Amino acid sequence: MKILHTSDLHIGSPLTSRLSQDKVRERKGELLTNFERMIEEAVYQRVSLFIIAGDLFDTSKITKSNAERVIGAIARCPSIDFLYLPGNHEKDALAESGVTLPENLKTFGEDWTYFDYGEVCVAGRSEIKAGMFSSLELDYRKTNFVVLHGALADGRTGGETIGRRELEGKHIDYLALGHYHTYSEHKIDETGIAVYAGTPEGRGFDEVGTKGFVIIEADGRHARHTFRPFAKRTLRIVDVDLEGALSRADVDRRVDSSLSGIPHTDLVRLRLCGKRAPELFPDEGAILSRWQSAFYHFEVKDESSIRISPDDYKYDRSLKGEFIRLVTSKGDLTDEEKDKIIRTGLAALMGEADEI
Ligand SMILES: [Mn+2]
Repeated sequence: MKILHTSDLHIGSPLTSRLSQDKVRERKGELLTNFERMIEEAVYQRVSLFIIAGDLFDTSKITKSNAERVIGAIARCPSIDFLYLPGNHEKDALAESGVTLPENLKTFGEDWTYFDYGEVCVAGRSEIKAGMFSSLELDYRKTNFVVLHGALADGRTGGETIGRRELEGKHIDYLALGHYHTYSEHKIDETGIAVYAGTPEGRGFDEVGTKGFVIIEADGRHARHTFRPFAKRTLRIVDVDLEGALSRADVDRRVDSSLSGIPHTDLVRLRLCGKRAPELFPDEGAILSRWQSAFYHFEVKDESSIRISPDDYKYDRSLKGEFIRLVTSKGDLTDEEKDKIIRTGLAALMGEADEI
């Protein structure tokens, strides 16, 4: 039996980012089509069960058109059972949307809800409560899936926390989790594993990296899983260290080699970092205009700071040397303030335009 595990799609998310209005609209649409594409992929892969471990929608207010699209896509695949766990973001929104729910959409209740598929059993509940694992009843002869939405941690179960220790020896073969937005897997005990599928499509630069879903092959004895990258676009933060760079041409070469090979469909934040020479002024505007048409979205953040060794300027009798000695000797300035003052001052001295 093939099972697909996904979570945290956050359909209807407002996507407050630096994208233009057009692109925000387009990305919102892509969150929805990601779900539809995933279902097509499930059909192609002959998946029998499609587990949604919470946060299918972003809020409890779902637009009618989003509810209809989601329900429509599910209803078109009667050969697949969709096992849906309402997450903390959406609660009962789908049930209350007024759209008729198809028979192949099965919802986990607040308390343990079991779906039996012969040698495979899927249990889940939308509410996380202290002591809840004592009432979980799983047959050790079956391959058992448990679906929950919360934070796997070392503490006790309650609130958002799923206590890792409480899962031991419960005959859970695969714990299908939602809540964290990046794929990860964790050992439960000798036979069990807990997996976060992560969000299948990153939304902002707090959701960078490869996103996708998980496919599990389950028979009566084993559950073998594979993570499948699936996002239409990947968000990436690319760091370029300016340490040792001597000129803007140097910086450009580093930027170019860091960005080469990144698909043009992706969203990229270039982060200039490290300690650079005080005389080096990276030109963010020039980098931006050189690269912005190469990606779906491109932005530059200069987080580099100046490496000042006062010794280098000890015998420098020029105005520049005098200026750097003066600023670095100021005990009442933080390093960040010194950095800013030196940057601005040197820019002025060297005839570079810089914003004050
Ligand atoms: Mn979420």
